[in-house]
Amino acid sequence: MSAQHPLVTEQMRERVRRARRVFVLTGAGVSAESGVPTFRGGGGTAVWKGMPFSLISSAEMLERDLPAVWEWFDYRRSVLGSLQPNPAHLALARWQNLFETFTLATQNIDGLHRAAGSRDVLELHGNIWQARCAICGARRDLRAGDDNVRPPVCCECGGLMRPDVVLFGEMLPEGVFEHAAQRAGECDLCFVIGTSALVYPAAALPEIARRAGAYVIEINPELTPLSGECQAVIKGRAGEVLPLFDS
Ligand code: BV8
Ligand code: ZN
Repeated sequence: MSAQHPLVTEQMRERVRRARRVFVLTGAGVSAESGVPTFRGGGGTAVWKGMPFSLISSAEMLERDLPAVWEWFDYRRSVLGSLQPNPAHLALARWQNLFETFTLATQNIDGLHRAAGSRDVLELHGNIWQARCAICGARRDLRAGDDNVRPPVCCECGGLMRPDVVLFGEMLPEGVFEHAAQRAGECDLCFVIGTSALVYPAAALPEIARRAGAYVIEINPELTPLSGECQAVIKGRAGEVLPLFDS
């Protein structure tokens, strides 16, 4: 075990050493040290052309102005394009081989967990590098071709494609939340990393783990509505704290 660190107690290390079924939920904070802007607690603040995040990233806006939604996500892709996984993503990728079962569920659409080598990531809110046909559901990797037609047109049915992300007011991808909830309900150790825990149903996952008797550790420089529910709260930055658990 690496040297003692005031933020990570021996009791937490012991819990990690003895854990068999681990569940992790991440939010924008885990990508902050990669340079990805966080949302600062969900939808209120104006983020795009005077529109709050909860409007420009909503099903209502998709209906009203699909080109505007594409413009917003094209901008987000331009910000994300050059960003790399940080030590937090890399630590979680290493952890996937250390436990009997390891489940990584993320609210992030940036794809950085996958880029860090994490397999089977449950992308609760989709992936910004993918488009999905609004008619037949066919998907397309936006990094594959240099298709700058906006909105992209589906090769299968000629329908218009939309970003393959979950917008406010939309259901999560078929079965993904259910799978995450099942794993959260079976885990003995749950990490909640870099989320303000305000967006549902994702924020319900640590509560499911807690109610099932899991030991819940929150990693966040700030307290959140979940902090009181957790057995341990580490007030630190994920990229600095997660490597401290490396044996
Ligand atoms: C749905 C993709 C069924 C798009 C996103 C129950 C109660 C109230 C409201 C609802 C409810 N159930 C449903 C709702 C409505 C809504 C909702 O939750 N609204 C909130 C705002 C109250 N939920 C939905 O609409 C969901 N769908 O419920 O469908 C339905 C359908 C119709 C009607 C009813 C129900 C869909 C939600 C998904 C929306 N899409 N993203 C895009 O990205 O544009 S949500 C998006 O915002 C993210 O994915 C994420 O989920 C959320 C942002 O939160 P965080 O990731 O936590 O980021 P944030 O910036 O807030 O916080 C960062 C944290 O990191 C901070 O705490 C900070 O301190 C910390 N931090 C900073 N640096 C670091 C750090 N931590 C560690 N290390 C660091 N270095
Ligand atoms: Zn189609």
